[in-house]
Amino acid sequence: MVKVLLINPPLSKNELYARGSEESASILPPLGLAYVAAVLEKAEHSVEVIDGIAEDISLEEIGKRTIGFDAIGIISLTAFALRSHQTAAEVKKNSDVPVIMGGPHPTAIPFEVIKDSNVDYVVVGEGEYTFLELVDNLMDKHKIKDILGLVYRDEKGVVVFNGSRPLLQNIDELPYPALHLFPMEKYKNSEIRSARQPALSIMTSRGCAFGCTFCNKKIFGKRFRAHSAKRVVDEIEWLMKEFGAKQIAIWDETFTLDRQRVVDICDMIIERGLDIPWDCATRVNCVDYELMKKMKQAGCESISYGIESGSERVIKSINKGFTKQQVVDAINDTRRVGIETRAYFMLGLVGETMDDMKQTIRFAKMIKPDYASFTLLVPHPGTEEYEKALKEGEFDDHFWDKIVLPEYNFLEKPVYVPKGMTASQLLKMHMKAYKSFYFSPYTIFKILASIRSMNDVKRIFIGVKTMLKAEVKS
Ligand code: B12
Ligand code: SF4
Repeated sequence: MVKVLLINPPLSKNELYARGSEESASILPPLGLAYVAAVLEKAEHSVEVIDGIAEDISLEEIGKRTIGFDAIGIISLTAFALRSHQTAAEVKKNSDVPVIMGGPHPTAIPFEVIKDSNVDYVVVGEGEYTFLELVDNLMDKHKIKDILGLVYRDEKGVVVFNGSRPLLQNIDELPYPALHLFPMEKYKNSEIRSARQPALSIMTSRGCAFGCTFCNKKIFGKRFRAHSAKRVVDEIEWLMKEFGAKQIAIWDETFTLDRQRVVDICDMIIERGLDIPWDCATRVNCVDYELMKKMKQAGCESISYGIESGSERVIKSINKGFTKQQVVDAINDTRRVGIETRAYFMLGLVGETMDDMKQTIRFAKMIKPDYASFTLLVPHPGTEEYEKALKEGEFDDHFWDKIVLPEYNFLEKPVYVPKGMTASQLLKMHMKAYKSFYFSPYTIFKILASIRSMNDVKRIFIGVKTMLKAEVKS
């Protein structure tokens, strides 16, 4: 039995929520670590977890808790890669335990990440079985060269990549995420999103066949692999019984890609009489009225759509693979069945002009979703937008070495500014997007008309406060 510690690096409230939106963000368990932990536990290793975000502790405190383990795994996203490396350094200050880094950032640029001498191994891609094999063979260095999905320095200090690990064929073989190891009492959903706590999350599929140029798909690849309907509904029931879930967030990027599977999931939720509201995200060209009627019956309250732009030209250039008309139809149909619509837009895409951004803002107001979010593009390594931004010549290709990105949209300094505009113009446009969407007479009326309880008043108050704070600082 090997003693393993898994760490979600700590992020301060300012880093996590950016500009005063502390009250409005969700803190939910990192499912990647939870799956890695579950597979280790199934193989009878001992696993502990520190969630530096939920526990709100310092690097130093984490360092003190890293003594006495045989292996330490750290998750890294580009947004907080700097903090993941600082965590690795803190671990090494306290003991000489092997440090293993995994997640979207190391998967995108493993050879950069392994340059950090505090990182001994990088797990590339789906991490459960690569990490398990590594842990099983930590004492037997000869076997390490056979572990697919691993990047490391050999005895001579030469960086070796053992080759990619084939993706899991049947994801139903995975155990449920090991949530019992996490500080479950500390998680909460955004109060703007839902007043029902606890809200817990579930990932019912992996992989996406579409090719949006800003999206990193190196972990789960292009092949859509889904849990069976039965497994999904069993897991929802488990979250309700074991952890008292009152709301479920389905984290799949395109939940409705396999229409029949969604119908089956909904039928099973209805048959079992599960009284649990849920929300999901999908693409506008993967829904239809009848399907959403069924979803509504089964408890679906809200659908998030990645729309990104209102400029037909930009929609094509980022390879979204749908038309503006499909957006209009999907939003209208979702509204007609009585499901809340959340629209996600991006500003400052590579090659975008001020006019494109104005079209996006106009489009957002025209389609009238219940919520709109406008995010400034961060060109992530491993994506086409990153390559395009590099070609323009002024983009800092190692931005993650210097900053921890604020999570949500109110960024103070854009990572990337499209050619032909200044950072201040981009930020002004960003603020304008929020102001003109949320302070339009239609939205104000709709928000006021939606008030049903004191909780609704509180949610609206938090939302407005967040936006005003953002404006004061910009
Ligand atoms: C849910 C989600 C969120 C939630 C996160 C909540 C949470 N507590 O985790 C919220 C909404 C907060 C969020 C925010 C953001 N997100 Co996000 N998010 C996702 C999403 C849809 C699912 C994450 C998930 O749970 N996946 C399921 C698990 C099983 O997968 P996983 O975490 O990748 O873990 C596997 C491997 O990576 C690996 N692994 C992971 N950790 C470790 C650790 C070790 C030690 C090992 C060995 C292996 C390992 O093994 C795991 C099992 O196979 C992913 C897309 C996706 N399909 O994964 C994007 C994704 C992770 N997000 C992304 C981005 C860009 C963001 C934001 C920057 C967006 C923004 N503009 O604000 C912010 C950054 C937030 C921050 N400060 O960290 C990118 C990350 C790209 C990158 N290079 O880092 C992704 C990959 C989307 C994409 N395709 O581009 N996100
Ligand atoms: S943004 Fe969504 S639809 Fe586009 S490639 Fe990524 S996961 Fe697929």
